[in-house]
Amino acid sequence: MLRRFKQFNQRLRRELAVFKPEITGIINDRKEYQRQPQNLFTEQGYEVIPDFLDKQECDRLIKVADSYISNQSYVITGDCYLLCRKDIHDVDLDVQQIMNAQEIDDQLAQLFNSHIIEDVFEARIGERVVLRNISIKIDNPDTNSKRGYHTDTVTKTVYKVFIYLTDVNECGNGPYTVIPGSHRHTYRRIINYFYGWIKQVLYGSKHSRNYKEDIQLLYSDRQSVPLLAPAGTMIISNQQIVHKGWHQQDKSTRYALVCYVIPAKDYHGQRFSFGRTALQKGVEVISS
Ligand SMILES: O=C(O)CCC(=O)C(=O)O
Repeated sequence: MLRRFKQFNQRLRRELAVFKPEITGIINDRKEYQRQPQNLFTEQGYEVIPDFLDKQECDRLIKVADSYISNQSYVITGDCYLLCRKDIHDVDLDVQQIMNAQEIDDQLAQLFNSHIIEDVFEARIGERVVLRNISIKIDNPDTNSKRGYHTDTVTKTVYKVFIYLTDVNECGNGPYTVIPGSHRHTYRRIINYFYGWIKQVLYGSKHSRNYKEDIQLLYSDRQSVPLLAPAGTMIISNQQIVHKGWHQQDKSTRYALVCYVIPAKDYHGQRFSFGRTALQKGVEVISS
């Protein structure tokens, strides 16, 4: 009982310390979007670019992914690791992701070093960005544990690229789903932040996601666009847009490349480490 009270007290103090900077950050992000060049991407928060990869390359990458799949997170080699989301939190339990896949595949290494992805963003947002990681994400069918609407960070914009490796023709294939323009909805974002902040203080734990990134109020599937497209399609996305992977993925496994991109001004050489805690907790390490 005393331990739980102490933990609550620690969380309360931590969250009180970040409350004001995070609200200010949400407001400043919105101001920054007003200064960006106005185009489809900056207005909608996402854009669909057809035919980025051909079918043969998509099928090849699926085979690469299959050769490393396991139901436990492990280090594949160097900075490349398989992350099973069930090892880090309580949502997306059937998602596996090979992080830093550019370290195990020459074609992905070429793409990583080519600056092609950075150019796509820089042409639209008018500032320099850094590509941090190319991952291969495998979303197995799941109708129970998909994460609901969220943003990737409370504040500070990050970007992602999704390149479907399998056809995503219907909702049952698990499309990336967005609420267009929602990266600019400051008031709705702040209301959701308050709600998430309270949940974070009451229930936050090392294993829970950050509840302050959840978007549970004022949005619904009626406003959403599930992005249906054939294999090889690239989707670029501002991760402050309200988004999720479609929750009723009941038809097939979806394979996709997911690339993590950050504005150069916010990049200070930090190593890409999402989910690495799963590896440090004694989940078997195959090689390093
Ligand atoms: O893969 C998807 O469709 C959703 C991904 C997502 O929610 C995220 O990357 O934050």
